[in-house]
Amino acid sequence: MDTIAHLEGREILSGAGRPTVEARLITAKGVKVTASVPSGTSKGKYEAYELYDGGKRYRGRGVRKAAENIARHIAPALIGKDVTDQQNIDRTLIELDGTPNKRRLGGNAVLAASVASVKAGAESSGVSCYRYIGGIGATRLPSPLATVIAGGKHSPSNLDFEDYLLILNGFGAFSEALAALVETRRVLEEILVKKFGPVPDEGGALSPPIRDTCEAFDVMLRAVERAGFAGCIRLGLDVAASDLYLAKKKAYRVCGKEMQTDELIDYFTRLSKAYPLVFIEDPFHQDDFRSFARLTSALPGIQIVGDDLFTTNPRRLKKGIAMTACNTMLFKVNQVGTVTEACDAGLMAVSNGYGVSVSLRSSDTNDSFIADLAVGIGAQQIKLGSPVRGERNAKYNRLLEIEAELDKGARFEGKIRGT
Ligand code: 2PG
Ligand code: MG
Repeated sequence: MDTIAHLEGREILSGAGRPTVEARLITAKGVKVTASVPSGTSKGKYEAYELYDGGKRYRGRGVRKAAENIARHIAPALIGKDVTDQQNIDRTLIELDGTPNKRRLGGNAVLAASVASVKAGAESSGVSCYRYIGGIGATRLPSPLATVIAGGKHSPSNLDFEDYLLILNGFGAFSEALAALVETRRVLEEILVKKFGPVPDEGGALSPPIRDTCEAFDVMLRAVERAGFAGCIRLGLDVAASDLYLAKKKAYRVCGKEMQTDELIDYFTRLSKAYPLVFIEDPFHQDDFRSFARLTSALPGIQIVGDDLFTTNPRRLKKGIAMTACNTMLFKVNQVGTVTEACDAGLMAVSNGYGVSVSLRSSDTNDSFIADLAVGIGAQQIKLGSPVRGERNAKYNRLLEIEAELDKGARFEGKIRGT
């Protein structure tokens, strides 16, 4: 048995230039690991609480307090524990914090300790992290989904929705799908630059000065065709509808109009008839389970995805399942704060016939843990953004490495749900 001997936290910067927490863990046998945690820009209100310092430094967004909580409160509770008993480690973290949303210690501090423990447990056991999580059955590489045009809160473009995604479908291997994604993203940039001149880039996704979703889809499909992948790449949307919701009017601001749920369902139905749209994330605001359920039954062939709706939280997912609110769950570990809770939600999703799409956050780090996690839990899909930035490519590259390590044992389901 190996035990946790030392644990501390540090403040580091994410790829978006924002402070975030890194944990360093050393075991009694001398295994040393680090784990850093991401953060979102358009966060769901039911996500685990991120503890920030306040004050002037980093505009209040420093994380020294969260980092200190790791050494001062978390380390004393975890030192001496079996590093491979993740359930016990995460239970201890949850009890130590004692609040429903990790407000006391900070979800950012708790998750850094939780992920560091998984990594150390794997290394101490002498197996790759994905195999440590999923055992010998962990052989499936997820299909990549990538935001190539950014709108909403993420972007200076005039587009209403947050993410315009390419959904890779019908490739023989993860590495082939990735090569097609890289080429299509490059052709898209060439087309947009020719039309508009230099186009701003938000976390790797392009932000052209267009306002209409159909225009975005048209140019994406042109890029797919020119890159030679017509028919193999479909389209997806992250509506991030909580950001478009006008609570007092019970309506959404879309296409310069105020739309009620019925109009929005019609709008998504028309889009799905006109385009090869196979994935719609957060089409309604985060408390509107009922409208999600209506869209899921109206568009049975399409992935209706809960991100802000579920916040990777087993309690919220349970409600969604009971109401058939979606058919896919977005899986972001930092939304719930421990690896065990996120895996519980993932398992519940799979047992109830939901798809699982692991996702990074818009402010992420070079930590590639979620690549291992996606293979470990057998997720069908992974949403990592455009493959043009370090924090994103850290995960893509790790998946390439896992694919090479699995060699002939690697499985890749070219066809994604909804196609
Ligand atoms: C999302 C993610 C990635 P954020 O909404 O799915 O696009 O964004 O990390 O800002 O929540
Ligand atoms: Mg989202």
